[in-house]
Amino acid sequence: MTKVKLLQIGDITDRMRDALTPRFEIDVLFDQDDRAGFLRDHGADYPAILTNGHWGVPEDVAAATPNLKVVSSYGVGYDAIDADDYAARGILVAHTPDVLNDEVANTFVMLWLAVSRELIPSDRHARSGEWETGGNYPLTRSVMNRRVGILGLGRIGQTIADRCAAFDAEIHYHSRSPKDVPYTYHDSAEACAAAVEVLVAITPGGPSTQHMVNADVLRALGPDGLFFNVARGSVVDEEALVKALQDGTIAGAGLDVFEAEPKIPDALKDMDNVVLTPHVASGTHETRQAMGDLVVENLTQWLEEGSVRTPVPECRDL
Ligand code: A2R
Repeated sequence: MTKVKLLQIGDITDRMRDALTPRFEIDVLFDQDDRAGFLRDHGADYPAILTNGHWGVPEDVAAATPNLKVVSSYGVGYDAIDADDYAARGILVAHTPDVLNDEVANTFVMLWLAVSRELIPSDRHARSGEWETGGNYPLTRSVMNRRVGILGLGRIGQTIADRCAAFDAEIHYHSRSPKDVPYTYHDSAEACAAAVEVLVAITPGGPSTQHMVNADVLRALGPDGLFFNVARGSVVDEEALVKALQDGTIAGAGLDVFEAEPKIPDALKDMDNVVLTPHVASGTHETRQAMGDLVVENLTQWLEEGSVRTPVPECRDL
């Protein structure tokens, strides 16, 4: 059987490679010493691309692959892929929704508890011996009975709301349109921030949510407010966030994503009221395996049936 040529952008797991190699001939973009020459000479050979939410399909790759039929991306966010253009050209784009809802919601809970209960400084107090010499660690803030605002009440946002029930939270949210849910809707991020003590961003990235959380939103959240980002770095004006944390406009933050990741502003690294994680919200063995399996399933289904199991919304009618 002739194998189908697949262009791989970014890393994949051994399990994914093992599942794909019987049917696909995989070439790795980042293994090519002369990327421009490789794309010029071979770009037209690829009907299929496997990528991830971080790399998406870069412009030089998109321009060099005129015979593309399918893009299968590892991750739910696809702001680095021009899905509108691909949909208009009949090219299928698939992503990995739902299988990471629990893990991303759990990461928010982890960050929330860590910031509110001062896990990192408290751990430092315990392991440095300061407990013996300096006495007990100061009291911290409870996560119970808080007003929590969710920016983006989609699959993950709803899972976050479900988690918050365990902490007896009152849920507020902002999304493009109100949902049929027993929570309070706000028609702007600023109005949502003004109503809550804890604000979490879980919208997609891209132009429509660029800097949705800005200086005004942070001011509305207020001096006791905590902000969390498990969405995309682009959703937040990072400069405004640093300033708000420095001057006490808000009380603290938990951040898994950053505007220029993997670069993180030094100012954030110096703050005790901030907990930072390196974009690991979905990063468990179990969830990454489920995501990888879905990426493979989308490619295999495309090969066998010409369709994908989990197309992005723009490609659902193809
Ligand atoms: O379209 P709506 O009304 O359902 O709202 C969606 C909301 N959203 C926005 N809200 C306000 N302004 C916008 N410009 C805007 N664009 C989208 O974000 C919806 O409530 C939510 C997205 O939900 P899902 O499409 O179900 O995405 P999921 O699986 O929850 O993942 C969210 C994001 C990914 O795109 C990655 O960037 C990240 O989480 O991992």
